[in-house]
Amino acid sequence: MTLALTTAGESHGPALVAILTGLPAGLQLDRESIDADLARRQQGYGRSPRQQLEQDEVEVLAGLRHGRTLGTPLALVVRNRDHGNWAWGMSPWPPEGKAEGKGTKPVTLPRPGHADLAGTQKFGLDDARDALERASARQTAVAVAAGSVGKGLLGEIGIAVEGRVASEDLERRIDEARAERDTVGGVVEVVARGVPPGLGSYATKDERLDARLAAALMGIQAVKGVEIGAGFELAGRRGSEAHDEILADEQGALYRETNFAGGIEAGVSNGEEIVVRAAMKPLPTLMRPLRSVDLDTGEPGEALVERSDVAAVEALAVVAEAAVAFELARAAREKFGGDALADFVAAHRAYVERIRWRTR
Ligand code: EPS
Repeated sequence: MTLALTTAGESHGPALVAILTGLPAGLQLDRESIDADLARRQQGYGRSPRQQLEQDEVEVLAGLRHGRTLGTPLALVVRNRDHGNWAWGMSPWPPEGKAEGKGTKPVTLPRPGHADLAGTQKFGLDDARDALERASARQTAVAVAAGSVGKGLLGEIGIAVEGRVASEDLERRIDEARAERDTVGGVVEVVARGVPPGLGSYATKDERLDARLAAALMGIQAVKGVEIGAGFELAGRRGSEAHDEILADEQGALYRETNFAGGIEAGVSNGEEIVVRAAMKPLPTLMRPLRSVDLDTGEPGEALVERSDVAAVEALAVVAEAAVAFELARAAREKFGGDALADFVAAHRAYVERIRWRTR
């Protein structure tokens, strides 16, 4: 039983779409709590005026009846309200007569750090907008909706996932950057509580939970670094200060006093909290643009300037939470299976009883 996610959609296209397969039947989905996560993603200090235009809401087009999943593909849609302001054709372009709306002028001055240059080269495009529209972090809206469904499934077996900003002094850095027409990045942390030992596997590299979480986080726009538990700091410590000693309480339940491993040993969850961090680079759209080259003329120039965020670190905390939740839900589906939600929950219960594990 594999949980899988496919998304589609451009930043200013009609809508963002997600299809989730591998959910059990009988999971109650609450649109309001998905919308609450979508709203969390839109908030945060340093976001662009785009977020005042959009009020993201999820629509469920398939896989749900009377509020419960059917065990069939679940189709989610988040519409782009800003779409109406943009020149956008699904038929040959330009249409007869004058094309109206934003985005009619081709983007030929690629922004360092964005998909503009790589996208035009890779896909043979004349207009970098054909690349950047998909590469934009706008796509994370529907990924958050999918992550919210993942959190719902995890909640059924007592797992809670929470993201937060770990960088200090972010607001001051954002204010300073905005004044200098610059951008900033930062660090976010996601903690998953209630994860039983045994999710993921050391059997193959693709099954390792740490590798999977790192890939899920690296798959988010602007993420340049990931660490698990004490991460990079462990490289400088002695073994005696780097591993979490195994202890037993009076009832014989095993526990650790420390969690340098971030809840994962040998690619397998160990029953402690899972702690992961992601580092976000500063966003590449600068109001004081960096040097670039016009791909049409070969002449030096300044990179594209358009509406953007000064920072999206608070948004990343929500997006990273969703990515971790979805990956943990996938790992939980692999371990506990079940076509019906009740089977999934029962398999989890039987397993934690067998290993006599309990949340602390
Ligand atoms: C985003 C919407 C976009 C950007 C941002 C993410 O809106 P617009 O480009 O219309 O202002 O603000 O995109 C990027 C950071 C990016 O990498 O392109 C959103 O809804 O998250």
